[in-house]
Amino acid sequence: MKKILIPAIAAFVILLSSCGSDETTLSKAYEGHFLIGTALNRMHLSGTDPQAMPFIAQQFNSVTAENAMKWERIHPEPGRYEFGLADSIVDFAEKNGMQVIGHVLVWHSQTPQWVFQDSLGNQLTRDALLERLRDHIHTVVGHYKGRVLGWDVVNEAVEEDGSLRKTKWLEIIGEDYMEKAFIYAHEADPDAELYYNDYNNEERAKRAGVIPIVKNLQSKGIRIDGVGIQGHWHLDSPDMRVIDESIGEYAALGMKVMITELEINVLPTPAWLYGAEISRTMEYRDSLNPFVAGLPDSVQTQLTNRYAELFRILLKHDDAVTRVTFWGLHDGYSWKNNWPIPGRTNYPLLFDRSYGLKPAYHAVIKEAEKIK
Ligand code: 9MR
Repeated sequence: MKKILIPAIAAFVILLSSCGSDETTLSKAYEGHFLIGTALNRMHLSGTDPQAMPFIAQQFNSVTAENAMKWERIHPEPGRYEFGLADSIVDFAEKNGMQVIGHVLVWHSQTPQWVFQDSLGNQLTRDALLERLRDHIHTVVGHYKGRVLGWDVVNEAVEEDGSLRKTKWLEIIGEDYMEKAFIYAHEADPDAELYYNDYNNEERAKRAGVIPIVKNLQSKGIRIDGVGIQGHWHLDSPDMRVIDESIGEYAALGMKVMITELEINVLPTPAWLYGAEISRTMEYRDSLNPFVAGLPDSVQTQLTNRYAELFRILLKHDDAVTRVTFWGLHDGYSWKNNWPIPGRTNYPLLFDRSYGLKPAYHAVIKEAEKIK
């Protein structure tokens, strides 16, 4: 009894101290507008940071597996599926009344090479790869049938100029690989929502490549529910008017719109590294890591204002926007500490490294309260 009670009391005390006297939370403040999510990873689930899970359950009402459902993790070898970590995420979400987002079924990245090859290392034929894709989607989506609100079916299939990304999927199967993926996902869980997800797809040129994908699926009667705009953003980019316009344009197609991987980078970063093209990186230099000792007030204010402005726009579109997911729990967990330049100290989220509520957090809450 004592064994259970002591950790339970400790977690409760930690929870109380972490949220101070503020009673509201992100998910409560945005109830009736859209879901608020975070990315969950192995570190949170491992228990080494005992604050993580209770804090997530308190602040958020949806979770996305940051890596656990990606092909290389969930299906690392032919015929071998590893559901353990992803199962714990789904169990945790259900116990806490949270929605689960499945991320991701078809992507060029984090997909092992064997997926595209036969046992002798020769490139698969179109039919063989389609069969493999169908098996993967049926197995993974089928495993979570009825437990996942929606799937990122295809991720990052469009280049900056709007053309289709030259992936193995495109090369071997051809343009209809996306149609097939959406069809297979729908077969495996007819009630799940299905999304196309990308970064920089708020920008006009890339949007011009995503819109035909949506229209093509619609014209063929293939289910697609929404477009995810990842939202790997910066203090100076994108222009808020572009975000505003893109949400309107996707919504006009009947799409639900989600900001699926939101953070705002505050560190000096060359514009050619904006977005999330993870094959591009740059070497570390101290001059590119100026805030190791803390975020200066002036930058904190810029971050706060930008988050406030963004949520004003999202609230304006709350008939179309169904979810906003932050890509990381607090600043210490963000992938932006290590990409595109490794080993930096970034401050892109609403909670600091000690779970403190940043001014941007209060500003985001305030935007929702203004229209109550
Ligand atoms: O945050 C994820 C990071 O832990 C992984 O190392 C990385 C590897 O590809 O993927 C990150 O998440 C990506 C997401 O799945 C898709 N959009 C871009 C995200 C940042 O790279």
